Amino acid sequence: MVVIRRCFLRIMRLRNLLTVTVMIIMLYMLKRLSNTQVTVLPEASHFQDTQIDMKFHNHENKLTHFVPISLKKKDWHNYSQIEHERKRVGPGEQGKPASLPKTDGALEEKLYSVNGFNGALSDKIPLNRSLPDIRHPGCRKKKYIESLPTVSVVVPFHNEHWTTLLRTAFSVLYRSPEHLIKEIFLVDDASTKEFLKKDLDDYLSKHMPKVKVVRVANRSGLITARLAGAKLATSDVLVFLDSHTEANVNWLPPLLEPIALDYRTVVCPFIDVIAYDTFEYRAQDEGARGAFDWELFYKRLPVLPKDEANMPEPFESPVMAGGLFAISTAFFWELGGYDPGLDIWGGEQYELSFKIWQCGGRMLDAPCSRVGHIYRKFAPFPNPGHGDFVGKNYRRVAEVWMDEYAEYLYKRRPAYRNIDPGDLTVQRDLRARLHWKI
Ligand SMILES: [Mn+2]
Repeated sequence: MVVIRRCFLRIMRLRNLLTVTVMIIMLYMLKRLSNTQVTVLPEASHFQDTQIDMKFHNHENKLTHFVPISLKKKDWHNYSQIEHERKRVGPGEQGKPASLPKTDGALEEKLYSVNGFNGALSDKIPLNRSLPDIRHPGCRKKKYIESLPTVSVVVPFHNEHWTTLLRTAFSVLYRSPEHLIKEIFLVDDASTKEFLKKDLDDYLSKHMPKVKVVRVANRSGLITARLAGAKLATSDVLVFLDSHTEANVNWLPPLLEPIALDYRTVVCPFIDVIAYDTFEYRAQDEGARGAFDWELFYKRLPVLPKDEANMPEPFESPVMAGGLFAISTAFFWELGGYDPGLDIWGGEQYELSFKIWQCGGRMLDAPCSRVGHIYRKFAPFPNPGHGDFVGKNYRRVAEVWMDEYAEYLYKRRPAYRNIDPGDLTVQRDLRARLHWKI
């Protein structure tokens, strides 16, 4: 009897043990399942913004992003072109300083005053002028993966000078692997110069069929113009450029590889200086981290020692200068593009930078990608906005993304406290939805 009882008790203990084990396993599986849901949440499938164009959705209603089919590295340099460029001589060739004869003085004066740079000299320099290779010597040996995404280049402009605008598009086509550039959109923000209308359309369709002009009906500023181009883009990656720039040797693969490897990485090229008077091409420095002061003036800080030691590898930068960068099309729309409530220009570089870092992305500067930019001597166009539109933009960015740090801005700019930032509901919802869970 005792034996039977003992046996029964043992079986009961075993059953209890089994029940507890099964319960633990079930609890573990439940937790795994709920964890999976948490990691899925930041994916694009949950974002149903009407502003996201349907062409960026696949059959599962997700934003698609480029995934490389091969990680094999290759040398992307176009050596025959590099050789050809090295032999070129003439005004502005090799990025050397140029000048006009004294007899052209009147024309020079006229085109200086409407552009803020020497437009008459630009007209004497070939569209395909050669540029000096001023990259870090390590860039010459660098290889990038052979499977890279396609690119739509977006170039907003207002009353840009003819040859500087065309040289921007031409240098992109000339110094990029042909199959990677799908289209270039020149977004005309209601220019009034006559040659930027039918003449421009005719010239491009005849000589550069990949380049299209998109026209914004009323003067709306840089942010709206960039969004208008981005909405039409059909490629994996958006590259935004200014309208008086020149892409330098092998500039594209260093911008694209980090995006191909992680689509939430945004990459900026080094921005070189094209002198407004002589069109000389030179470096502004050998790299810096983007930053800002508490009045939101853009600043450049020295590269961190660990990144300096790692040159010419890409390094992290807190904020972008704003005009020149590459971003995955899927990530750009996941982030809602730019806040459409930002007016004309100002603050958009901070808005996008804060969004990138706070929503699971990161930002890199790529030393081996260099693009020259004409820094004007003076701004030749009146601002299209009314009142303190920059202040209003800053207020929007601070209210949505800066939390308690907004106080530092308001302390230095007390007037901002009284500016109405407009409706922030959509932007705040976006932040709540996208905010990266750490
Ligand atoms: Mn510019």
